[in-house]
Amino acid sequence: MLKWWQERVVYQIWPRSFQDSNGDGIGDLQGIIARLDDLKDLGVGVIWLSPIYPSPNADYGYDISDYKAVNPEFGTMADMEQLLAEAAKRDIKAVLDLVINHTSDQHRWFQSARDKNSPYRDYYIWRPGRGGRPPNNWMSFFGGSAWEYDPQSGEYYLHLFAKNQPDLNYRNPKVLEEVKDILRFWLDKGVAGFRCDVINLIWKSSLADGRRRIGLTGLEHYLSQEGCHEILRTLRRDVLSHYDCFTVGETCFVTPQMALDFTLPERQELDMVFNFEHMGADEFMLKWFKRRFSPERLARALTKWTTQVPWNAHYLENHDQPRSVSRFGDEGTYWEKSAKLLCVLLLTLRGTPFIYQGQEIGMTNFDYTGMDQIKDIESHNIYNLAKRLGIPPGLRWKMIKASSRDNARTPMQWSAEPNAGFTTGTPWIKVNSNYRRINVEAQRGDPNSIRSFYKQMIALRGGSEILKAGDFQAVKIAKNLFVFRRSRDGKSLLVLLNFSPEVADAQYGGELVISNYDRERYDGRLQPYEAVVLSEQ
Ligand code: ISL
Ligand code: CA
Repeated sequence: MLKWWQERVVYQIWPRSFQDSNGDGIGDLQGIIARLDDLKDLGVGVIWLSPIYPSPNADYGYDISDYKAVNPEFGTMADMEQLLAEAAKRDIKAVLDLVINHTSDQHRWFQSARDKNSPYRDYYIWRPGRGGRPPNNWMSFFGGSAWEYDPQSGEYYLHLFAKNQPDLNYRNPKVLEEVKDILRFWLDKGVAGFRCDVINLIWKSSLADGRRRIGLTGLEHYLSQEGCHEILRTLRRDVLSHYDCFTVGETCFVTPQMALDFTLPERQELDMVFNFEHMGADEFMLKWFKRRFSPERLARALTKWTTQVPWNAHYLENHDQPRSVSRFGDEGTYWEKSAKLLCVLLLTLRGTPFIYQGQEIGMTNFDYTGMDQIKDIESHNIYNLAKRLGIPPGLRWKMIKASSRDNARTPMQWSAEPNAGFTTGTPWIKVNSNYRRINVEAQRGDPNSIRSFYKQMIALRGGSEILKAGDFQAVKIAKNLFVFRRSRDGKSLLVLLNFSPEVADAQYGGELVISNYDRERYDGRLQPYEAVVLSEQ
């Protein structure tokens, strides 16, 4: 028996860029409410909202200053309750982002914690320096040391992300009690689960120096530690198991074995996790170093995870990643075909598919021309770091342009109206100038659009026990060709994907179920960027 979170398709909303309702240039909850019918029409069964809590926006919502309130930029608690009620009316479940590795430095806990004698001091991780240097050599995900000196108390605090995001101290049992309280608060309001931000980093086993490694020195002291597993089991036992909800962990640097340890049902921890391995299909070690996209690498990573982990959270895009059609497909001649091919891939893998806002219309990477248009703290930090390292400006910009998180954060393109129908005011971040061509309105009524294709594929998956519950088996992985089989109860579907602008021979038989080309039957040859699903019985 599948659970509802295995049957449904999840749609991720990054609220700030989704839909503005009051002309202040910032997406908001009323904007989301106004678009629920669109999402229902698409076939979405769950929405995941990136953080909606008050935040000073150092990391746009991932620095939370109050976990039991709504960001006034987005609306009020009444708006949130209305959103949950309106979603429920349409049988759409809503999942929130749970960011508990760190808070904002503006959170009242941290403000108080700066006083050495505060009862909140121990909510965070403080250490004296080593002769004017940080307590250890750990690096932050956003570049530079993971420690910040606080002159007020004369000690350093740990921050694995921005210095405005101090890490919480889970050795203090009070912190976990606070988290339980936050979970109950939202679950009682009808929230159907949580996407747990960097959840496998929350337990620090020691604060010793890390082995030096490119990017993230310190990792071995806090990656997927036993203490983290214990916390997850406690949250499940004391809170989550009392509600009809699910959790998906964002787990950095995980291996399939670690994923199993987090998600095997008998362990009672998380329900599924996101991994990052397939993101390496066009990256070398760090996302800032791009290499030519290899469909074969993509296929191998997806195959490895889908065969080794019984249930995965699958995604090709999110608010941290460049647009999939720009990196794994083609922005030019084969824009439409390749976006549809990626749709087939995502919706035919075994696992829960996560679609990121705009993916369903083939939104592309931003067309910005300089750093002044970029808002993301990570991009600015890395740009400045690259500058200090003497990397020339042209190359620096190229790195940012290819990998910046703002690629996915440009406003949702709803129509050909000014600002893509996102706002009647001035958008907080520049709209992609291709919105007159790429927008929801243009695609909604067009049966051949990318959006209509997503709708079709979501419905196909929803009605197919094979696609939802069937086994997965890779049949062929070649340079530009990925063929896999989904099977159940002696029946099977074959998925054929041609990741190239050339025609490809792929001699397989079966009844045509769907293709992103207009064809009546399959003849053994895949057109450029063609995706075909065949029924083998
Ligand atoms: O985007 C990344 C790398 O450049 C990732 O390493 C990302 O920072 C990592 O996956 C953690 O992401 C999550 O936590 C961050 C937040 O900035 C991201 O938006 C969030 O998805 C800190 O809360
Ligand atoms: Ca607004």
